[in-house]
Amino acid sequence: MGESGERRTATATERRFLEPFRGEALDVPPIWLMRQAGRYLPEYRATRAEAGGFLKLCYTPALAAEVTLQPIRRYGFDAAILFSDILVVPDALGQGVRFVEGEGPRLDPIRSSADLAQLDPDKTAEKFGLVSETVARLRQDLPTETALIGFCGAPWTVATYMVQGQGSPDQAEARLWAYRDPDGFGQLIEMLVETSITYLDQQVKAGADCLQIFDTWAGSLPDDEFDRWVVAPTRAIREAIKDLHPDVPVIGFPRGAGATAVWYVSETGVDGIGCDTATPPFVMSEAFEDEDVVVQGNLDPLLLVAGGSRLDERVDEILDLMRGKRFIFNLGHGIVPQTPPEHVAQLVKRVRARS
Ligand code: 1CP
Repeated sequence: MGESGERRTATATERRFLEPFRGEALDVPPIWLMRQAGRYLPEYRATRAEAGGFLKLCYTPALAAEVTLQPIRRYGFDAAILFSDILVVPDALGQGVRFVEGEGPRLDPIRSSADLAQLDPDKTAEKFGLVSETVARLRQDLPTETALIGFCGAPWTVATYMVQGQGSPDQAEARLWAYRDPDGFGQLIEMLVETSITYLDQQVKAGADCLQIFDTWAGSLPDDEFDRWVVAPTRAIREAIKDLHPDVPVIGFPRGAGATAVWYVSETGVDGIGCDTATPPFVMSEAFEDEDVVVQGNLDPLLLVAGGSRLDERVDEILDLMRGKRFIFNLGHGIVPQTPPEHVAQLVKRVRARS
C-alpha cells in the first residue's frame, strides 16, 4: 500500500464497530462503554495523578491517549472513545473551567448577552489543537481493528453547565434564561453549534471514524423547548458534519428524551441513537424500526457494579431482544467509579459468547 490515505481507507473497512452503520446486523454486536476510561481503573488513577489535574490530563496528548488506550488493552472493546470532556469547549472559548476534587466542575456563570461577549470562538485553536493531537496519536497507536469515537457535548447540555456554573439536578438557570430571553440564550446555543462543528471536524480530520453527541440533560425540557434547544442544534451539527464528512456516522445520546427519542432521530438525521437506562429493551428493539438508525444501549451502570447472575441475565435479555437488529452494546449512562473492573470483563465475555 502506498499513501497513508489509501491505507486508512483499507483498514477502516475492517472495523466491525462500523458495520451496523453500513447496514449489517451482527450476531455478536460491537461493544464499547460510555466512560470506559476513568476512575474505576487503577491505571487511570495513576495517570491522572501523574498529570496533576483533570484538565491537564485532557490537554496532554501523550497522557490523554494513554488513558484512552487503557480500557482497550484490558477488554479489547470494538471502539475507543477519545479521552476528553464536554467542558473542554467552554474552557477553550475562554470561560474558566475548574474541576474541584470531589465536587465536580466549576465555571464562572454566563447569564446574559453581555457575559457572552467574554467568549471568543477564535481562541479555541490552541486547546482544540491539543485534542486533535491526541486523536492523531490514538489513530497511530490503536489496533487497526479498533474504531475511534470522537465527541462533543450537545449545545443544550454544554449550555446548562455554562449558565449554572456547575452541575445541577434541574438545569434551572439555563431553562429560565431560555424562557425569559430566548434570543440571548439562542446566541449562546448558536455559538456552541458553530464551535462544536469546528471541533468535530478537526477530530475527524485527525482520525476519528465516528462521532457521538452527548446530550445528558435533554430530558429536562418540555417538547417545544426540546425542539428548539435539543433537536434544532443537533440537526445543524449533523448536517454540517454530513457535508464535510459524508461517511462518518454520528450517534446522538439524548438522555431522558423518552417518547421524543423517535422524533429526535427522524428530525436530527443522526445515524445512531444512544438509549438511556430507562428505555425498556422492547422499546429499543421496536420503536426505531421505521428509522434508518443504529440503536445503542442500554445496560444499567449500577448492574455493572452489582455483577453476578443478574448481570448475565439482563445482558442476555437485551441481546435476545436486539437480535437481528443493527445494534451496538453499551450502558445506558457512564460507568461509575465504584465499578469492579472484573465485572466489565464478565460483561464483555458474556456479549462475545453469543453467536
Ligand atoms: O476526577 C476525574 O478523573 C474526573 C472524572 C471525569 C472523567 C473520567 C470527568 C469529569 N470527565 C471524564 C471523562 C469524560 N467525560 C469522557 C471521556 C471518555 C469516556 O471514557 O467515555 C466523556 C465522553 C465525558 C462526557 C461528559 N462530561 C458528559 C456527558 C456524558 C455523561 O456522563 O453524562 C458530562 C455531563 C460531563 C461533565 C462532567 N465531567 C466530569 C464530571 C464529574 C462531569 C459531570 C458533572 C455534573 O453533572 O455534576
